[in-house]
Amino acid sequence: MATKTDPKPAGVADSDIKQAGKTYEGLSRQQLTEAYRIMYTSRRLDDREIMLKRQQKIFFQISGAGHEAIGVAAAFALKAGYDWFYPYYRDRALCLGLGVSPYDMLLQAVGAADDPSSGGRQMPSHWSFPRLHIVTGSSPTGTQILQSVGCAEVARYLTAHPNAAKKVEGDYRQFKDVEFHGDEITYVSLGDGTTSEGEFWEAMNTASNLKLPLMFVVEDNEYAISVPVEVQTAGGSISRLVTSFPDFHFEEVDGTDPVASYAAFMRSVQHCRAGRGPAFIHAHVIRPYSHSLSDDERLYRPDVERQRDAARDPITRMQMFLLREGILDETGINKLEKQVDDDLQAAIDRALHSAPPVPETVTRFVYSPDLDPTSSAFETQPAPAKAEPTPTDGKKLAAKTMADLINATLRDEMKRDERIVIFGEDVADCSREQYLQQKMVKGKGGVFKLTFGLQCDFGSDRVFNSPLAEAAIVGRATGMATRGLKPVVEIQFFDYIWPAMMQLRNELPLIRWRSNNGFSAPCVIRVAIGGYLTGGAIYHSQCGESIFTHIPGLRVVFPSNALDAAGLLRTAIRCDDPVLFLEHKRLYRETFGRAAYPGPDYMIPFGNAKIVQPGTDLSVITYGAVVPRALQAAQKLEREQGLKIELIDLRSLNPFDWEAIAASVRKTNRALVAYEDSLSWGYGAEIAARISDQLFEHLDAPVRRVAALDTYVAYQPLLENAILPQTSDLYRAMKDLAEF
Ligand SMILES: Cc1ncc(C[n+]2csc(CCOP(=O)(O)OP(=O)(O)O)c2C)c(N)n1
Ligand SMILES: [Mg+2]
Repeated sequence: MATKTDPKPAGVADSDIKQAGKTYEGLSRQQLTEAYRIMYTSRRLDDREIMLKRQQKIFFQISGAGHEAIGVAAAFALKAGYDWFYPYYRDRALCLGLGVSPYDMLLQAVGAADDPSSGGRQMPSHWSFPRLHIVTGSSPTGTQILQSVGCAEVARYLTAHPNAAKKVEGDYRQFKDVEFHGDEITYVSLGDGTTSEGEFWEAMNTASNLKLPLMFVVEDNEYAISVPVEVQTAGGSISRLVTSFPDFHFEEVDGTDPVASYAAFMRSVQHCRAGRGPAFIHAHVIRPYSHSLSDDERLYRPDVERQRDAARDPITRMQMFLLREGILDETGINKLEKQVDDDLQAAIDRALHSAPPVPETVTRFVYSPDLDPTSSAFETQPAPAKAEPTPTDGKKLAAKTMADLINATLRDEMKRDERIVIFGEDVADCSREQYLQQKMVKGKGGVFKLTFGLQCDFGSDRVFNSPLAEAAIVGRATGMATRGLKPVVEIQFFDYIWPAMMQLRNELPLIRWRSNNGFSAPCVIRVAIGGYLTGGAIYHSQCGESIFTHIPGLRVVFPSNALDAAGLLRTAIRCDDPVLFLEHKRLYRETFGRAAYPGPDYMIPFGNAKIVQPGTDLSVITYGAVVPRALQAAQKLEREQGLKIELIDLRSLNPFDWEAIAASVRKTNRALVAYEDSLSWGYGAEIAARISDQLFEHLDAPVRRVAALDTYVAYQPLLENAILPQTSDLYRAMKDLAEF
């Protein structure tokens, strides 16, 4: 980007730049010429892309037209590769100003293998440039805002925990560089329409509350496609609505004026760098080219309105400004524009000859290429601490619940890895720390107490309560993980994971793939899941794991017992992929599956099923809270009929252990898939389809499923029993199938 000492722009002779000493809000005349060069390049690149799209040489176009001045002002005020950027699709001028070349942008447009943003995976104007700290963005409007909050939190955390930034061998840290300075700012931009998203308000709330060095830039072109601002925003002005958020620095500016915009940015930068809180820049811009090439704004905007906008066009305004101030004369402007046009033509010719990506590469970077959580690197033996004496045998290891072992695992991992932070609803012991310090309270540590004591042990900046906002929990975690921390966050009940669905479906698991391995966001989302609670009812009993196993890029694990929970959680934390860690509430404190703590290094690889009991007559494939129920049914069948049922606990659902299933079905020739979620379209459908596809010749019976009814879990226990799969249902299905 341009600085005060920038050389003169290409194509501009010294004689073209007059009165070199004078400045405008601190911008030199040379910088203003450079600003115009960037703005003009941005507009011409849009024009050229539009032509290329009409010639069907590129496949999509969305322009930054009308937003050039605010973009260039931001680029001049902030530092590429030092500050962090979450721009949206209209920020072409910002990206050019930060150092992205037009050629790189054209590689996006043609979908080239060498497209540095995504290798042809994302649409153009979905910026991603790791070297410049421009973080991969997506198409859903507003998802970037919560991630930018997480990103802004990292500098503060690392200032307090500088050792956390160190590179460590042997886990995800080996592959995750962490950079920080302490006073870096995070920039996030969005359109006026996007301020209607809840995620925007969640982000404003937390940025204000934590006084984060985060700069919100609302580029208000008064339209979201065809919907005008007064429909989006109560009263028609976002500035009016946000001004009561504490600790913000607010600016409302004509975003078509680069000098005024730069001044607004510089005041905001000062506020943010000094750690006084976030900034909010409301920039009034125009949108001269319709929303995109698929939109014709003449259908909803009359000429008179469009002409009014045209009179404010930042490109012509800037031209006039340069002429008026005598910074460039007409010859100088023509020379500069011709140089830009020539350079663009050369870049277009090159880009059109670039090689497309190879189809065989499409599955690369769905997961980490560096660390495979199914590998033997994640296989260790339990090493329990010393046994405790008992009255009978003298020595016995205390059997702990799943809740105990998850808590112990989190504690040991936090000790080992200072990059781990834990947050979520109620996970802290007590937000009002003084109550803990004065020993007035014991602390809560989660509604299920899984994080109990961790705030006391590791401090309130490593374990803290979040607002009641699930999208914010996952979005912030994604931003933090992108910059190298390891958030291990909690969603209190699976039933309330849905506000985070946009982040979980369109963001977290895609960061690596869509940026062609430019960025990654390995973190752990712990979720209390499941029913069999007697009174849990509709909204405290849900499963739904198959919705998440359907998402490429997300690892999903679901332990059925304490030892597995400890081993799998540790793998989840140390691995290099995002993991959804499902903890069955009914199993938290069950007698079934208690175990001694297996020590601080115990890990179980993903995709590694456990044979709970071997058998020859039927394979039962299951996981979670159905495991103890299926075991009971199988034991009863053995007692009564001598049937030997092979019971497979998958433990991890994505990846899953196909080898174990195949080996078992080849032996027993019969398969039953059992799961707690409702039957249709569930996890069992995939397993059953695979078995019939790949093991057809080994089957002596149809593949069956036992699952919940296709309804909701009711409150009245009689109804709950009828709805969820019971031991008796499993018993009947096993018997039928074994006798088929
Ligand atoms: C969550 C979501 N909903 C809808 C869309 C479709 N869409 C794309 S851009 C857009 C309008 C955005 O308007 P605004 O935030 O004002 O930004 P502008 O394009 O005007 O700069 C819509 C509705 C989307 N991409 N994401
Ligand atoms: Mg808009």
